[in-house]
Amino acid sequence: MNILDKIVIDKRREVDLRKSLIPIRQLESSVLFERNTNSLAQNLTASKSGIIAEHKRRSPSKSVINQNLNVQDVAKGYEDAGVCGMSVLTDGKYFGGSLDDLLVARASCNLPLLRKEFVINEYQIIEAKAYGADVILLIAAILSRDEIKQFSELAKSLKLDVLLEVHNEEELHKSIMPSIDMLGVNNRNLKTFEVSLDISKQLSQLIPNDFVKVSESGISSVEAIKQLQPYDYKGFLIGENFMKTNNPGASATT
Ligand code: IGP
Repeated sequence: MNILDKIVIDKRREVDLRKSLIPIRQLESSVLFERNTNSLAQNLTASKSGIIAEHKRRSPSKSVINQNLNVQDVAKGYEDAGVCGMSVLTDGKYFGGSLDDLLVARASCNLPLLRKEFVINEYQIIEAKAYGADVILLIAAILSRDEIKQFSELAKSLKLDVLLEVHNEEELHKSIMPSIDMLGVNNRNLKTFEVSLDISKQLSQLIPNDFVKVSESGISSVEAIKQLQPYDYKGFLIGENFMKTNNPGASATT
């Protein structure tokens, strides 16, 4: 079994438990705030650098990245750096994140926030909204076309934007639909952890122009961004490279 299969099995168990603790009705009633900031896609289109900066304590591929920071400082630092949006990992078991991290980030900055999670159930989308996210991630490698449609349409009905993540041509073809706002190409294979920016270069021409394109993972330099910009990428999702320093915001300054 590969690591992604393991994560999904654990996630199904976790979501069942969460659902039994906080029924969906109760969660829906805490979806209080309508926010009125620019969308992530707008910010990316208007920006020169297009950085989406991630809060990531650890990962299955790198183990510990940084456990010594607090989310509030990281969120403020990223906002001061002028990034386009912030991604917050909420998976606990593999990434050391939590929904509380999302809530703290929401309270600490006005950036568009992406809930970075392995979404396999509608419940997690309502959670994303309740905890202050503006954007959800859907990972094509773990979802059927019908699920992508159902989940992205639910997100749109909650006024959440959708970043759909693909890693190969087949996932891309399966996922193209109008309820997707942004298309992310993950340079990291989530099953093997292999990373190559060539994945972004190869898939870019297959992505229709009406989607904002985001290149994700393994981006560690301005040169990498410069290499990818001619392929029409407007967004660059960066985690480890910022989080491994003791001042991620300073590293993200554009
Ligand atoms: C960030 P990096 O290599 O800069 O730390 O990568 C982000 O792309 C990565 O965390 C990520 C991810 C995911 C994590 C992309 N897609 C899906 C968990 C689940």
